[in-house]
Amino acid sequence: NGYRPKLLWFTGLSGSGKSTLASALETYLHQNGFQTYILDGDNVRSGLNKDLDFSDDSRKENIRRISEVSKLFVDAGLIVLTAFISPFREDRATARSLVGDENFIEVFVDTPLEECEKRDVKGLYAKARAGKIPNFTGIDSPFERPENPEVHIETVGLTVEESLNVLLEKILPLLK
Ligand code: GGZ
Repeated sequence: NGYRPKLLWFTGLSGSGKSTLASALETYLHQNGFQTYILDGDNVRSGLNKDLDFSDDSRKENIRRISEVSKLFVDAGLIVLTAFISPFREDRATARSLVGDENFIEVFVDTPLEECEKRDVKGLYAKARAGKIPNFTGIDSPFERPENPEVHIETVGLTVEESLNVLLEKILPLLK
């Protein structure tokens, strides 16, 4: 499978489905002969970035480190998938320029706030509304929507499997 290494950068609100979709996509790619690595909150915020909180400055530093680590894995020849809110346009642009425009695929998991809040899988939105989590993205901390993502996926009304199929249709041609 003569693919080129790439950085697949998922961005979207908490609960939008980024991690779920990135992980499902990774499984598919791995089974189809791609060497992959996934970075998400579970393996980064709990380790490398455990000194960071959710202030604007910490989020920027979070994304900066993730971008640099991603670049190393891309240099090593992998298809790297990242799943972080990455709310600031400027920081996503920095990630893009680090690996090069031709190696960067921005995947906007576009699930509206109302839907994320309705799903509220982890109960975080309810807590944020109650004032128990300050600086919560979409509530009292900004999310800057991507203007020109390579892949734009709207998940409302779709199952995970359906969303994955939409994603595959859009992304596989970009990996050739
Ligand atoms: C947003 C928060 C916050 C605040 C904790 N704002 O749904 P989750 O739980 O599993 O994913 C969210 C995750 C966001 O971390 P990221 O590293 O992706 O954020 S960023 O890119 O902005 O640095 C959520 C949880 O952490 N979480 N507090 N205040 N999400």
